[in-house]
Amino acid sequence: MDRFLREEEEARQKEVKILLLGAGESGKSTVIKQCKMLYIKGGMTKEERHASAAALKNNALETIATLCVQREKLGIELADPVHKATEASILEQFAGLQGKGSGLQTTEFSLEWAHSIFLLWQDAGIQATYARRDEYHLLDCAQFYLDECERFAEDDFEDELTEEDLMSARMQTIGVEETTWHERDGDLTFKLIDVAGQRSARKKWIQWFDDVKALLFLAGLSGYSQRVMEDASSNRLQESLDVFEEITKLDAFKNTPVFLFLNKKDLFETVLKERGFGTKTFTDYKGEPHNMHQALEYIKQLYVDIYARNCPGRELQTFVVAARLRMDMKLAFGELKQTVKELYKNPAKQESAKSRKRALKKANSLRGEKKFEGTKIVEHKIITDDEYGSNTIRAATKT
Ligand SMILES: Nc1nc2c(ncn2[C@@H]2O[C@H](COP(=O)(O)OP(=O)(O)O)[C@@H](O)[C@H]2O)c(=O)[nH]1
Ligand SMILES: [Mg+2]
Repeated sequence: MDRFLREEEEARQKEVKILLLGAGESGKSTVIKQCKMLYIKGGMTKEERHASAAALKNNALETIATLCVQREKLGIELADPVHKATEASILEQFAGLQGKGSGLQTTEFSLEWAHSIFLLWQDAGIQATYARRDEYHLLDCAQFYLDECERFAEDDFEDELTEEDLMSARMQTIGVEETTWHERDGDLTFKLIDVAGQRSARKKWIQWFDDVKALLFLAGLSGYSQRVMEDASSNRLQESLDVFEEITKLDAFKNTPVFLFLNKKDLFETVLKERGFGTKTFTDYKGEPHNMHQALEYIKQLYVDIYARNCPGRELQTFVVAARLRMDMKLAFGELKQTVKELYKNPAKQESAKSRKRALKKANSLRGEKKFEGTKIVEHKIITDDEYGSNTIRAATKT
């Protein structure tokens, strides 16, 4: 019995539980998907791929249906009245799907149907509605779903799923998903805990707080010009800051290393180009509206300030990433893993917060990097992945 308990204790010590937190749609599940592709043999399972293919069809339908509803609400006319009929059948199909929960059947997403959605998407009225997407809630990859929807309808779509398809499919996390893998280097088992991030789900987070070795907080950079799904009057950045405030206040994490992934840098760049920074919500921004580094620094500082207030004397490791890009996750999550390994590879000797901090500093100096220096961007890592050509911010910035 003694041996059994000892073995159990050893296994527990070798397990590194990393909790992913963040508001809804901040990218938690996308990070998990990437970790599966990066660290688990076989990557995503056949079932997960199947679910992603079905999700993409739902995502396309939900997006176009939202645009139809909002067009009407905003009082924008369709450029081509012929599209009126398409709108009506889209809304009818979408209404029929609500509450079913089982996802769209392949037969319901015919090529012809996808083509009408695609044509409607091109209508100047729908495009004008899309341009005003900061005024209502819309899925992050809306443009991708509609640009690509005809391909989703092809017979062999499920067998030909691309990297981008898998990362763009949006499935709301229900409950909790654990993803585990073992790494020989350091002899540690990583256990990632992915939770649902919507307001109602956050009340249940507390049951996952035990024995957490690192906290990974996901925050969307583009959120400053996006609305919250649960409440379209709320700004996503404000929502995320509120959640960060709540979490970092908790005693449960007072000695837990916290990593912040400022995510969706690709969307951030697009939105910043389109409409700049400086909104009604963030009036104290003094930088240039279209200056990416200034806007990024401003957003990062909002998180850093909260952290400094709630966890004085502790360091917040911040990474600027696009979770949908494999290379970004390889770099940022790789760094996170490395730090965690340095901290926990000899857990018995590192019980106190003080010694953890020492180890954290040591891990840093070992790699010759000044990572905890505050808010400046101190390093740019160049991503050489040409296959991710659509993304124009090529550097995974780390601070
Ligand atoms: N453009 C872009 N979309 C992203 C990125 N990361 C996540 N998303 C998308 O954001 C949506 C929500 O992501 P998800 O991981 O489900 O968020 P969660 O609710 O925090 O689990 C999905 O459609 C993702 O494809 C990113 O870096 N760039
Ligand atoms: Mg999720």
